[in-house]
Amino acid sequence: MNINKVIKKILGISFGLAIVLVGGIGFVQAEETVNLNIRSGEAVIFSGAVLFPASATELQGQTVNSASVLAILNDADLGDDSWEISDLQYFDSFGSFYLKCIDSSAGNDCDDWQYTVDGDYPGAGMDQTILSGGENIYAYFGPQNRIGLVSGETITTADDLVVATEAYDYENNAWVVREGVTVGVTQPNPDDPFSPVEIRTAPVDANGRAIFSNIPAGNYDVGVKEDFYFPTEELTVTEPVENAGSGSSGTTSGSRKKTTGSVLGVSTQIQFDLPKAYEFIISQQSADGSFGPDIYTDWTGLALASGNYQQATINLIKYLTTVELKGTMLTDFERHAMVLMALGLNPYNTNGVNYIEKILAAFDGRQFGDIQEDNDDIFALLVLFNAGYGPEDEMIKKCVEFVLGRQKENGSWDESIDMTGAALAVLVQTEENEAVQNATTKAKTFLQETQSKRNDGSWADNVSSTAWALEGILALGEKQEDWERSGNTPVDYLATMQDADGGIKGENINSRIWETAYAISAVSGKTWSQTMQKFEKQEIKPAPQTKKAAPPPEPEIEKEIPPPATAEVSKPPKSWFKKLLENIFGLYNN
Ligand SMILES: [Ca+2]
Ligand SMILES: [Ca+2]
Repeated sequence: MNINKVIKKILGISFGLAIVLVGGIGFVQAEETVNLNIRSGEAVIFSGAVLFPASATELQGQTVNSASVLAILNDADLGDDSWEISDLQYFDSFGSFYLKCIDSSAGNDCDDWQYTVDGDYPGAGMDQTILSGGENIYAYFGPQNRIGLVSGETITTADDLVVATEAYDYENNAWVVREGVTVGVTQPNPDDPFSPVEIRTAPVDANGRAIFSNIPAGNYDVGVKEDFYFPTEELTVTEPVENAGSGSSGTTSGSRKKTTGSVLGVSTQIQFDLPKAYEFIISQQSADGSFGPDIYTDWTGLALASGNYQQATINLIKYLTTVELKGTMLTDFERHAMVLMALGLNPYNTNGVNYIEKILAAFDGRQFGDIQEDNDDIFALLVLFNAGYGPEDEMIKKCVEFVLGRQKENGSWDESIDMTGAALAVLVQTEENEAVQNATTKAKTFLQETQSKRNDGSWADNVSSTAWALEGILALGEKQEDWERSGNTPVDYLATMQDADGGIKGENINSRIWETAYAISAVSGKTWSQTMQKFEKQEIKPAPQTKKAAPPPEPEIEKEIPPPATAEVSKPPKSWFKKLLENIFGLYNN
């Protein structure tokens, strides 16, 4: 036993004595306690009565209600040296605490703490949930529910899909059958990334299972409707593979493995492995939630937001809502606003910074930023179109005119494939007039003419250019398959550039992260604008700003959903993202 453990043990004993003493007095004066249990897997970290209300009311300079769950938890921590709240974070912008980590004999468990009060999951953060005494509080580490694809993550159209739903029994550390929910097989909804399109739904049976037949070939996300499809499991459905070889057997069990390389002399296409690419970027996430310097973090965050990865997303949100952007250039603000909006964070106020105001301040009456450059205009438009501005706004009209005027005779912007792809992403959102249509046609022709003569599907034999060209193609509403050359699509090219670890091949790790992020955004099938959420226009007031005075951001996430007719009867469904924020920050508590 090392010396630290010995000291901890001794301290533990003395603290133990102290709490017995305090507890004893407490019982005489006021008999109110709450029961607290804390569990991480098999380990019961704490189990016992805690005096109510707690004594601690001040944490990290913030006043915490001493009758709140957080105050009780903190008091229990102070009185027991065998475990501690090792990371508790206050989010200025949310006005709430987030219990990130508890360190105990079970290890340092972070980012997945749940809690219940008398068996119910409160819809608010621990510091916002107020007790009256006598309650049973349970805090545990790990997910509340889970689903499993019993039939495997890849099936053929001839196979049944079997999905099992389970709930965590935190009192017994066991997974139990979850009843009364509906399983959905979904695909992303380009108009609203938080309400996926339901391809099939089925209620679970008494064994918590839902069974589906005849699912068309394609890629899907499978989740529970009542959980707003978060989290989900990825499902691939393929056509059954004919046994082309000996022909001896008529039984096909269907190939569950993706065919790569050469099978039976027939060359098959290597496919871009999107889940593996996400896995790669997530593996590169720093402990602070970032992906390195701002420019890498922003682009990688945009790619991450096109997927459905809770833990990595929470870590990144935490980073973006606590660490200030270092860049001071217009393009820094634009790029940063894009990642914030993709994650549902308000570009008008995150960390007390109004990025839209900073972008608008760079407008000179005709264009944004540098008069010699159009990339800062193209990205300004991309951001503003998702921030409540439309083609009818005078400033937008002027800027579109400027961007149109910058198109080269050959249809490109800046003789650049990349920038032409980005410009297309903007043009499709502007007013449909003759000038815009002509510019769009010319830009498309430029992309057609510059696609590599090697017929590998690429542009410039280069991942970034191919990915940005794809952004333009997606914006045009075309499929990457429409851009096949000698059997190779742009995504086929990206697949050849993918390494075994899921990332784009290369020597320099930052370039690999960056290029993988570009590739993910393009292969996800969602344009940048579709990945970014829409925010309502806010008045820019020239009022003096101090960081402290900044009000918590309006939750802008679900503007499309109308308010319920009556407060009591039917609440609008919550997106997974809203639910996530609610769970960790206690937001939307009304
Ligand atoms: Ca402790
Ligand atoms: Ca400019």
